[in-house]
Amino acid sequence: MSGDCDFGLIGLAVMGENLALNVESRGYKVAVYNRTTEKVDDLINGRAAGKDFVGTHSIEDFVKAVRRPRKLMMLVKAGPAVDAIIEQLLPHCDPGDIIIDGGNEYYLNTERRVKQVEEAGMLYVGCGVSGGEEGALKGPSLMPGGSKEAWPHIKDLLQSIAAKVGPNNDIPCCEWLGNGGAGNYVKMVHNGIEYGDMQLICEAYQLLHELGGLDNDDLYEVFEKWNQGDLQSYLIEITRDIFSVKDDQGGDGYLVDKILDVAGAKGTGKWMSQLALDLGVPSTLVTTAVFARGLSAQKEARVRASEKLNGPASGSNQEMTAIVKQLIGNREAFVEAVKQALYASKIVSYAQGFVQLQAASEEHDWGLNYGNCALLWRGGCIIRAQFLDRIKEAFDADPNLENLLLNSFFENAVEDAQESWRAVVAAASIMGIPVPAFSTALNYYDGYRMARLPANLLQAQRDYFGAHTYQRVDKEGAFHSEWLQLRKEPAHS
Ligand code: NBP
Repeated sequence: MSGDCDFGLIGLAVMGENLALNVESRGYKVAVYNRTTEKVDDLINGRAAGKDFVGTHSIEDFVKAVRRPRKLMMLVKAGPAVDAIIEQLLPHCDPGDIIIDGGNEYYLNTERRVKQVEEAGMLYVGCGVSGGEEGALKGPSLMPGGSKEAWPHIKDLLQSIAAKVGPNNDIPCCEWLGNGGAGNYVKMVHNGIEYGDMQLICEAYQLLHELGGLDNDDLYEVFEKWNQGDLQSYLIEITRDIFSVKDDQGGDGYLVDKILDVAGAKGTGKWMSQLALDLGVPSTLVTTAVFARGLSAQKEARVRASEKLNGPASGSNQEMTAIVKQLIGNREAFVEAVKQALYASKIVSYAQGFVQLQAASEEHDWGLNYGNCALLWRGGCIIRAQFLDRIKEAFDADPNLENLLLNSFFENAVEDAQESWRAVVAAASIMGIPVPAFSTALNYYDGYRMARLPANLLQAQRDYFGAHTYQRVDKEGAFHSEWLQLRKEPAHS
């Protein structure tokens, strides 16, 4: 038996409730269920009053309320809760029904569940959802992957609720990504890039404030201006706004200055770093950003260290001080230099994210379309930015583009920015201001563009102590040398 709802949603916390309202607003009838059933009643009698909703108090009634083939979406805490709900859903489902998980799930869990649910005769989709509360309600970025057969059944509905971009505002930020856990993987890389973007913005903030002497009013103006150009993005926009907010809890001054400098994290950045290590791809921006949050969390240790450890002595080196003076001598020029450093670092960060996606897609045979990934992130999500149009164009022009840095637009952008980028990183280093993301981005750029790195010496070391062998530049094969016998006898041994 099935009811007349077009869609079912389980999990009425922030994301689920808003997404259910979004679906209903597009003309679909929606069944809802939540483990704590008071939340169902609260929604039905509150924000959903008078709307086309059916509230249910059991999984069985929930499934029955939806028309076949059912489209049943979960928006609950990732992990065991999702497994528990699948176990409860399956006995009531019919062949061909579609279970969609919209949570921030680890992609291997989705790969496992696709198999489990398909074996039971149903279809399973792991669909990354980005955009927070507002996105869920008005138009999120959606990143679906899993049982391909499900896509024709859910495409219209998911594309109707997704954010729209393009000149006519009619291109949905929702496209099928691939089988298995492809959707969750793309969402995870989105989140990892978000970590990098946020860290880069924070480093620009510290430089402008501590080295450039800009106050919150000045910073507001700078971010407002940056948001009109190449850096235009949601994160730059909200950062601008933050600099305008006064303390709302009775204190004087700006709220941002009252916030403890300890960063939280929910783990998707860590997953991306761990998986980058597994794949052997250098996604250094996200990893640096995760570690930067870790260091921020060691607040008490940092306070103790700040009382003992010295930074550079001021005026100790005339030449070095001159570099800094030259950079910060003109405020406008300094702000522009920091902007260039931020822009170039951001390009490197996205380049790394796409390299990781390429490696994962190859490993799992997902056949990801990278232009589509850029398009899905163009609207609705946290990293939405104008600059993603350029990334889409780059992959549309060359779907096998090895690295974004090799696309002429990005190559030229980094070329134009690099003088300022290097000066900013150098000045920060001289002045003892940490810029881990700016500098790791620059180091990646310099490492990536080197035809020869010092890994020849590293291979020699490995062969010396562990007979790990090495390859030669002039002959094929694996070689080992008896370094101890061949070496020059040290004079003092
Ligand atoms: P939460 O991640 O806070 O999860 C709360 C929901 O999970 C409630 O509906 C809760 O039911 C349900 N739940 C839990 Br906890 N354990 C359960 C179980 N064993 N069985 C059934 N239901 C269970 O909600 P959220 O912040 O709305 O996020 C939902 C998903 O979307 C998460 O995966 C999250 O990572 C992802 N996401 C969140 C955001 C965001 O901005 N918040 C953005 C993008 C993606 P109860 O009411 O009975 O406790």
